[in-house]
Amino acid sequence: MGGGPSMSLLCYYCLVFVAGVVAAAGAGTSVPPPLPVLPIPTAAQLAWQRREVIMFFHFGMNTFTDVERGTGAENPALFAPAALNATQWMDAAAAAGASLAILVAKHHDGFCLWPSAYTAHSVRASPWRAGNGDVVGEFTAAARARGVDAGLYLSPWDLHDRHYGQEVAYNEYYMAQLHELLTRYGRVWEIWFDGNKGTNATKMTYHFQEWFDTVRQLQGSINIFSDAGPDIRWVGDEKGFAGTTCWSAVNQSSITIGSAGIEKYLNEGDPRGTEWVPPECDVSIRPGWFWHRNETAKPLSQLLNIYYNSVGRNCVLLLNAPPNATGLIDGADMARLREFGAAVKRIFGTDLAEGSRARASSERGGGFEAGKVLDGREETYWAPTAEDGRRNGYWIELRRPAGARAFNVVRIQEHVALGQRVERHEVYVDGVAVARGTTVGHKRLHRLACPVAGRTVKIWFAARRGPPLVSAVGLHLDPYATDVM
Ligand code: FUL
Repeated sequence: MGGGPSMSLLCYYCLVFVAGVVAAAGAGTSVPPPLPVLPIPTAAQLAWQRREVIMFFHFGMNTFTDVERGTGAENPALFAPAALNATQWMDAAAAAGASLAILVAKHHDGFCLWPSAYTAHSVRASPWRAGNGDVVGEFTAAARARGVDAGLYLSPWDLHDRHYGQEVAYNEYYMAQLHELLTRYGRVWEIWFDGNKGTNATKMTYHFQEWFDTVRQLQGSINIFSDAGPDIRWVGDEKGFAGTTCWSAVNQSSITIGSAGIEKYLNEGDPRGTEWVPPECDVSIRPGWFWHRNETAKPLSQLLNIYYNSVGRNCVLLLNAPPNATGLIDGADMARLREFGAAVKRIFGTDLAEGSRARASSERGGGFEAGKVLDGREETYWAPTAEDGRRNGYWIELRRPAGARAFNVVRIQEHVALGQRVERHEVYVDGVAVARGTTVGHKRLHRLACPVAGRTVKIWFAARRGPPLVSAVGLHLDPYATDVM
């Protein structure tokens, strides 16, 4: 038949066309993200981690008696701030770059900064605002107005309340106060359960689990802090330093809240930890937590050192600035916080890796290319293939444009939403080792001995828990470095 050959040709073209469509459809599907390596953070923990800096305000009876730890026998008449202005406190938080501020609502001396219905030892018995004041109310209102999120600290150890030492009565008292704090003031983003009490303190069993469950019932997406979490753990010191190795995970069953000897475990975390409980570094800008006339703020160089050793080691920095007896942050402290916030912006506001070309030991596929470490987005990341790196580790290399400026800080960030993986890493500039470390986590910052202007920056990773997922590699110039090194 005369039409034979042309028919078969047509069929052939049809087949090619169909195959092409199928192939095109295949090319249009996405490579799925790799499986998480457990444990992983909750959405609230992840959002908390990305805050990086949180403000802490210690203010209360101690501010007026000029001590760090009261006795519980103080006269409420002493509480008399002449010009308390919580809006100015929020200026301080914003200046330091904090998006969350935590107020000590009751410290160990038991004096309550809100008019609690369950005790007479509160602002209600003070001359401030003629006994009608509510510091927690003013604090949370000012935070809301300023777009800063609010958190609260309620000391379990209470030197004033007569029920302290009676297990049921005191736990009921404490729980009633938690109810007040978590139902009267709108959303609360973090609550602090301080495990500290004096060595000679009355014996007292706290019903932590009841407290935690109640907190969750009242504020569904709050983060609960204590030595052992459940959401955020103490870092184990009050210097503001995390361990150079710092895992976000721990085994909660290995931690007894308030007990001695847990500091190193808290400082470093546990690569075999089964719960995600990242650490928070609490430290004051002054020697004390409370304001004292004769104390002054730490110099900028020290604050930056704290930043590198907390935020730069997979932690959140909880920086305390104490309002004074007038009810304001001292002018000099405010200036120091401004300096600190501006310095962090100045160092990290410019990324000298910009314009680099990235390549890596392998790429998982479309959407997980090496270049994702340069796009400035937390949600995207470089992922190597599952087979890569088992023997010799993984690497990523940035080739910087000609004439790129010198840097002295290297920033590496893991996409911890899918678990923390990196256990060792090394940084090379033009083939020369300039930094090495163990864990990375949300953010690892390396300060180099001096600025370098190399063309290639290569980072090698070892990660047995699963291939490293790297969301960012940044290069920065810290002009303050000579002050600290
Ligand atoms: C400690 C307390 O004893 C200090 O006074 C301060 O509140 C600090 C944040 O926690 O355990």
